[in-house]
Amino acid sequence: MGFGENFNFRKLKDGLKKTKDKLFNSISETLQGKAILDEKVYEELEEILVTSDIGYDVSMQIIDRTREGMLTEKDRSYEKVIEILEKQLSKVLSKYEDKVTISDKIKANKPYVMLIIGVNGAGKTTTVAKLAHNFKKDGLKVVIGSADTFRAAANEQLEIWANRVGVEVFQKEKGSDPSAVAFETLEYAINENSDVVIIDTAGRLHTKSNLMEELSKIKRVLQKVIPSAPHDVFLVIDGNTGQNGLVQAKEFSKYAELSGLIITKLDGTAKGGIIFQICSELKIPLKYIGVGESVEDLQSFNPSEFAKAFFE
Ligand SMILES: Nc1nc2c(ncn2[C@@H]2O[C@H](COP(=O)(O)OP(=O)(O)O)[C@@H](O)[C@H]2O)c(=O)[nH]1
Ligand SMILES: [Mg+2]
Repeated sequence: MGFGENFNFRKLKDGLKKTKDKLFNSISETLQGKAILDEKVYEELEEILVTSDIGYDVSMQIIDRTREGMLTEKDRSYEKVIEILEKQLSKVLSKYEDKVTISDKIKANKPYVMLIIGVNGAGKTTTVAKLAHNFKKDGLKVVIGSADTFRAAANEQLEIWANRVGVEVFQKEKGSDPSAVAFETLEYAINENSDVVIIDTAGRLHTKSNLMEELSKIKRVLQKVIPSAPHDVFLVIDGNTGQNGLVQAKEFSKYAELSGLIITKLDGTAKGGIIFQICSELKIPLKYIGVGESVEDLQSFNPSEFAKAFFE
């Protein structure tokens, strides 16, 4: 595995249990009782996908292709339908896979700089800690910049996480200019010969133009220190929010040049199907998913393994 990658199939399966129970159990119930695969079965399957937050268009597409795939199959078994369905689901998820990995960028840039943004409570700070953990595990020197200067508790929360993970955190007093924190974090990281810088930011709504302007300023200031920075800008989305998460991603991408998405809290929701819509509708690759609260629980997103986790 490359730098910063983390994957554990059993944990993925456990983490997706709620969505899986909803989706897969309904699918097997529908298929198992049927002697013949007629149009009615496909309609039922389509309805299951739609009601699992996969969305109408994507569900139609998946079922159409599954139906087509079955036309040329001699094997009319339940297992075969599942196999083709899984393949189609995985295809939707890999539509916008990244060619340049985080690992490639780390090899090309020292320090490699990552900016983490999103609405309040999406899971940004927790995700920053988990990312730091993944990088540290690979022997990289990590510095976290605490650019959420808005809340008093933000520094404290990040410090607790950083101590737990065993990485350094650069911070200034509450109320400081977030851009100043970003700037000084980079200078600090260069002096310390760090490999990776992760900048945490305050939660913001895309409707607040001053906050969105602040993001651009952070970016400009980072570029004063390292012209190619930030090397990645990741939007964190709470998987529980379903359709709203999709709307958030669309809105944020209007203001910020997003290079990737991170979807958190999939372990706590049956709405994980939203991932299929997000991957299908946005031209932004999904990089990581959060499947639990511990530092180990941020996984690299792998389309085929993700689809497989639903059917095993
Ligand atoms: N179960 C679960 N909880 C998560 C996950 N990611 C974040 N959280 C929780 O979400 C809450 C908000 O997280 P936080 O990082 O403070 O969000 P922020 O406001 O975006 O920085 C915290 O209670 C986290 O423990 C996840 O993948 N799974
Ligand atoms: Mg936070």
